[in-house]
Amino acid sequence: MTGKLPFEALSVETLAARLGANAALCSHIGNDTARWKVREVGDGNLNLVFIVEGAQGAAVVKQALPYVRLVGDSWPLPLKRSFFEYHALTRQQARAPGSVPAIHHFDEGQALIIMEYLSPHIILRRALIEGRQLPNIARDIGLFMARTLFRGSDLHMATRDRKADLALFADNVELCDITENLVFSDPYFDARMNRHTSPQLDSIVAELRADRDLKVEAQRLKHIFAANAETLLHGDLHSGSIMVTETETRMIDPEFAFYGPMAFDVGMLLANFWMAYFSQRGHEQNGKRYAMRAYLLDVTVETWSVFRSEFSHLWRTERTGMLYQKSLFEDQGDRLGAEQALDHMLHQIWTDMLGFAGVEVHRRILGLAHNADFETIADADLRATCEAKALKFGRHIAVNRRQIHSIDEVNTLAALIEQENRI
Ligand code: SR1
Ligand code: MG
Repeated sequence: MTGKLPFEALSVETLAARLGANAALCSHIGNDTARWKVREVGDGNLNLVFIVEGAQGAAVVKQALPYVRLVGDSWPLPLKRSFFEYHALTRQQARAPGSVPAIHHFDEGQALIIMEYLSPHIILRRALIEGRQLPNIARDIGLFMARTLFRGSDLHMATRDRKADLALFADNVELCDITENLVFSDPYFDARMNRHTSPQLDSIVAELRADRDLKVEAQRLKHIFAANAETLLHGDLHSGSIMVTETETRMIDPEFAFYGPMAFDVGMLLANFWMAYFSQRGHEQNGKRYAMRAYLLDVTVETWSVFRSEFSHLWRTERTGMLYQKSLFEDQGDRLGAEQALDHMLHQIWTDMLGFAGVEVHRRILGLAHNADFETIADADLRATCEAKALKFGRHIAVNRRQIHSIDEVNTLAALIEQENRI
């Protein structure tokens, strides 16, 4: 296939004929296309994903569609998101080696990326719903976030390179637009594609939409998201964008990548751990999930702690960009000045992270794109109970974020809300 052909969506039936001459794919799985087995496994909101198995191995073929898969062709979406995903993956691989799938081939015209097939990995969200405790996720994700967020910023990069990259990713307008609307605005009014567990949550939803402090806070966060082009974000770092085994963790799907605030990825991610926490009560058919709940709160503590400590390490050892230059601090013997600036920066990330986490919780319960943690709870009353608790938690951390000083404080709040009988 060449990039000059008009775009055409692949299918299980056509994939072997269309990619049978692709040297990169053949070198990984073998060139006897008669032996290729193709499965379409995409369960995300946007794209086609195929697993192709050949005589010598397997690979993943991911192709963007010119519309939002979740909604259909009434919502067009540009193919160029595949270009941003490819470029984000190459940067993440350079900044946090081993944290993303290896890329075998990229075809811009066909909006497709051929990449490493991760096996026996499964999606982290699924593992958490099943009640599996994975020992390394907090460390791996904390390191990934610190390394990609620090090394993609003016704390580390040559500012000419960063500005060129910022210009490149600035064109990811349509995917930013999805986040700007779906995360920061739609949950707080009666937007067309919103849905929630009804009628159970109706009165809570009405209260949240009438909550002036919450709406103002959500818009302040949207402003930070849109205006603070601090670093190259993953842009959609939730537990559905992470693949795991007992020992390995890989981040996937950075098609929402753009230059935004460091706290966004951290907040999205932690929100998904807190939602996993609140959803556990809905998954107790085969026994109580006390240990799983404790595990999930421990994961938030460890993720934040690893992120903080790796970010601090990089601050001390790789601060080569134009911000907080060593010439102003360490080179003048003022190590404490650099530590003071670091402390200030971590405090800002912490405060904004809580806000982003709060609105992410809300949008997964009130907006268009829900998550399986809650959606797989079949009993609507039980689901609504879990969701109501998460909504209350999300509101508290978003609105009161400046008054919350530690992750233990957040988790104490989560545990108190989780134990309430009524909302
Ligand atoms: C219309 S896309 C909805 C959501 O799916 C993606 O995974 C992002 O989270 C986006 O907000
Ligand atoms: Mg995705």
